[in-house]
Amino acid sequence: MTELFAERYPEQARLVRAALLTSFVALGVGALFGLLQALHRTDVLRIVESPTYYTVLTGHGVFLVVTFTIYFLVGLYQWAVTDSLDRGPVNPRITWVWYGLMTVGTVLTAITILAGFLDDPPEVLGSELSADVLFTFYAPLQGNPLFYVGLAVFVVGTWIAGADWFRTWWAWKGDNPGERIPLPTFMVLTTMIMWYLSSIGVAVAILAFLLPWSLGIVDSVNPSLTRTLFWYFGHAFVYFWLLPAYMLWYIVLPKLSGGRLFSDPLARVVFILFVVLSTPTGIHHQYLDPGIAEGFKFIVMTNTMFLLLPSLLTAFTVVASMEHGARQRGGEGTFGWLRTLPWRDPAFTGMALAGLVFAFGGFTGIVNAGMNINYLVHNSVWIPGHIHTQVGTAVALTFMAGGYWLVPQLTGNRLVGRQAALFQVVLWFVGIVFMTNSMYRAGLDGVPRRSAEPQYAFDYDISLGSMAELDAQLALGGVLLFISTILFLGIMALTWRNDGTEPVVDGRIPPALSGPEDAPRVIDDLRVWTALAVVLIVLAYTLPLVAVASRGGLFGPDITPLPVAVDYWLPVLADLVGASIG
Ligand code: HAS
Ligand code: CU
Repeated sequence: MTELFAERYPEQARLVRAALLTSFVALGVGALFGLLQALHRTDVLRIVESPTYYTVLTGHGVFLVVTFTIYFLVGLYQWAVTDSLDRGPVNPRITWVWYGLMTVGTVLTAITILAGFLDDPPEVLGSELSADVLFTFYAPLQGNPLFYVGLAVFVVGTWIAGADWFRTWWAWKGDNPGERIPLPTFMVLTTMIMWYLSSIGVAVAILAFLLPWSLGIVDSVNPSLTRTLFWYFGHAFVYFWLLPAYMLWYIVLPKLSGGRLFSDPLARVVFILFVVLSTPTGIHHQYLDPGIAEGFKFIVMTNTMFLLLPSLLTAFTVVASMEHGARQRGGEGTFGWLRTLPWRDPAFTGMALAGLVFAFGGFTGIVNAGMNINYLVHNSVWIPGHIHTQVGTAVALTFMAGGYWLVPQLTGNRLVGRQAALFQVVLWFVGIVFMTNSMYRAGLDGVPRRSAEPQYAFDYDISLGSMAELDAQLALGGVLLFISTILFLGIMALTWRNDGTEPVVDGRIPPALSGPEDAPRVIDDLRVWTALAVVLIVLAYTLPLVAVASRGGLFGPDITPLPVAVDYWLPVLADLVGASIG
């Protein structure tokens, strides 16, 4: 039997290819918007007017953290389920239904965002066609109803995708009674349980409040309530980006290192901890929000600190697997084994560098999570620093590296330009170091995030450096990241077209050193972990939600919707800048 996924499962390979292609197109558009922002913010080059900066920023956020990441996720997970269960879906047509729904949702949302570039956007469904609401779309910012409809349809698509994977697993279970769930499928199912539990929050925020409000069916909403519902979902959302990257680190990275996964049971524990703890932590994004008692914030901080555990376990297991691989290849010494790792392989080096950056980004996450230190960094450009090390590198660079490994197996073509690919991942690493170094340092001094106009006098010195130097690093980092993205997309396009040259990739995943039989059976009982997660969510959220809703009313006081982000952010920025300069 051939080992090539595309030959074993041609229909599935087609879907995975379509998902990755959509993901990469979104990456290209999102990266272009990112470049525009970096150059605008630093005043190096201004192509759009400052109010349009928020259209660009919304597109950058949505196309990258929703479209790029989630299309990659569904592609990877479709591959993982099919490959590890060695069977296709029960009804392949359903697969195209959820893919179609996600795509309809994406197109609607993209149209509303891009319409923000028009001088005179048309009226649709009673309001101007635009949605400069940023990727968090908090009230009182208001977008066109189509924006919310698109998001809702997209989320429903992901729900059906999850149901599809569960169905495949049930069919497999019927044929293989008593067998342990293969690890990749276990990762898919646990991620989706987390996603179901958390995305209910954003679905309620959209369908019960924001959409009726933008349609004019209700006059106002309670901004605290919709924010709290958003963040009920929002922290688990960041792990929805992270867990597919973790899958690649656990499944593919040990193999690329020349060895085997150190412990399958530990990997399962990690994914279970994410199911249990991801949602009851969301309020750590609201430490500065009024209307939520400090005691609840403290509980959430405690949960968040426990939530470090799965990532620390991951650091241990993944590095141990890499070391095992290196020693198999003849590596010796306490650190000498690092040299024998396959650094010339772009898939390996991309993932390893992503892990390295993630270690630093994880530490900044710990800073964010401290209730007291959060006051220092909240709403400052430190937060985009954190975002770009985490989703912007740990996840994005892992996905690109994963693409170098997966796409040849999906297309049957050899990877074109291995040297260029190696250069590409290193260039990303260098770019992100410049960019986030600038963001973290400037943020500590109170330079605001989400602002088109954070210009300080050129020779203005903040305590951690001069603005000129920090801006130069930010702009340079942005340019390098953009070049790296274009290079990645070019290599992918050439590989896609390189028909007929057999890939040299070996798609088999070797068994773990400590296999699933070393884990107690209860680990695979997903009902237990789901129930535990529900209990924690009820404990963490019932009282805060009741308090927020009863204080502001379900539909809130009469608030005036704001059409563009700038109206909302300017007063916030004025406060921040005033506080740090004055
Ligand atoms: Fe975060 C804000 C806390 C992880 C994304 N976060 C954000 C926002 C985003 C985001 C997008 O508590 C901004 C939202 C907005 O627009 O307002 N975050 C955390 C904590 C973690 C964390 C405690 N965040 C992530 C991940 C993200 C992400 C992952 C995306 C993928 N974050 C916060 C808080 C805020 C926040 C507050 C609100 C801030 C505010 O005030 O607005 C933890 O999960 C981090 C744990 C990670 C570690 C690192 C372990 C190290 C590993 C490396 C292994 C090494 C390898 C390679 C494999 C402890 C696993 C070795 C290589 C060799 C060569 C040997
Ligand atoms: Cu969070």
